[in-house]
Amino acid sequence: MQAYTINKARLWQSLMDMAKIGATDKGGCCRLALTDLDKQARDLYIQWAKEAGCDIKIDQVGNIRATRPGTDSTLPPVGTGSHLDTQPTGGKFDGVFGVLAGLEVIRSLNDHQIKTRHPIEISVWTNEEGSRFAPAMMGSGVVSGRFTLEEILNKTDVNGVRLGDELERIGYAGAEPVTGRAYKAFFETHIEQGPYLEAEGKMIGVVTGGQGQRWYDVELTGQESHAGTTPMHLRTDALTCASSLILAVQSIATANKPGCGTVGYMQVLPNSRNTIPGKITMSIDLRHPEDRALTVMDEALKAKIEALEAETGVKIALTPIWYYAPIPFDPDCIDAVREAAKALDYSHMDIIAGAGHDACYVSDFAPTSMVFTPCLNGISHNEIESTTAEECEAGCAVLFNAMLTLAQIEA
Ligand code: HGY
Ligand code: MN
Ligand code: MN
Ligand code: MN
Repeated sequence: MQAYTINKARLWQSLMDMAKIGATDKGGCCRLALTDLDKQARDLYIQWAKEAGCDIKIDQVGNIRATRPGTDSTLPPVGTGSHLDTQPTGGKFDGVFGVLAGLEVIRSLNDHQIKTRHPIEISVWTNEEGSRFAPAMMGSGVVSGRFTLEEILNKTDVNGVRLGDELERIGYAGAEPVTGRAYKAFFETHIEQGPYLEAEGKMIGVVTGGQGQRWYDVELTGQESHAGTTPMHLRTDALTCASSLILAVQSIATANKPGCGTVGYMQVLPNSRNTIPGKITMSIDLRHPEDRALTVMDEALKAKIEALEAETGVKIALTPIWYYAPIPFDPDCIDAVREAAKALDYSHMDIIAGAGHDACYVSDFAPTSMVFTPCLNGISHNEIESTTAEECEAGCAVLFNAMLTLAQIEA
């Protein structure tokens, strides 16, 4: 297989230029979904994609589709892409590397003057992070039919701001239908966001699938009362109960290796130093590569909540808000990534995605896989998230060649 190169310096420069939008003083990026900064990043990406000769379409949930025509426009595109929105303390690479690696593929096709039979399409998916508007992977989830357009447009953030209104406000409430999308194949390039490639000394992760997730909202209701006059045995303290639940989430995950359990969001009311907390709202995020184990974790969580209610008198309302079972990717797409890594002589290993990715939902309707590259100390969702130009070049070159094997170069 002939291995085509990409332009490392140009890819790295585009990452650094995009990182200026929402740059934080610790070297990260904060571009929460559908904020003005997300808009700025989207606008810059569209400008670059148009300069590279792409046709741009925006769909009803704000997904951006940049398409380089093929010689046979009746054929479904070979696609790639990822997301531009970030966590509040996001890094420079999560999501945006996959979008700009796709742009570099287009730019490199132009450099090599390659014509492909299938169109090449780069997607930017709306609200992959699920931080401002929960759950995650909304743009790809609507297109794959996991969510309805209406339920997603009506989601609100903690301030009651409606997602659909934000789409209108930033000018990304597109006309393109969210249904009927098709790809010959789809690949997402992403930093691993975990420690395994670096620990094994591998440059490329050949992603064979994604682990499953269960997200919950939890509301704990105790009784506010005076911190100085209420004897300890007469308290119904929602926060001490929540702390037992948080430790239970941790022990449920460690009892079901390699499962993960996280409480990342919490509100304490009335949040006053000398009033016993009466109401807690918090999140729970459970993950596991096997669905059976994810069910065991779910059942253990519910049993613990029952026990805590009986023990403390605190009322605990658990609301499941999101679930998807572990997702296997497409064998031919997995092979295309592995063969491209071999042709480019990059060390590689198979790996399961620990994070959720838009590719997981695209695999509902198209043959899909992912290309992972290492990140320093496996740290992500953190402003210090870091990788190198060489690692980005490797991921993008593997993406380029994997896509070409599917897109059929016109002789
Ligand atoms: O939560 C995740 O796995 C992804 O970063 N949205
Ligand atoms: Mn991501
Ligand atoms: Mn992320
Ligand atoms: Mn993603």
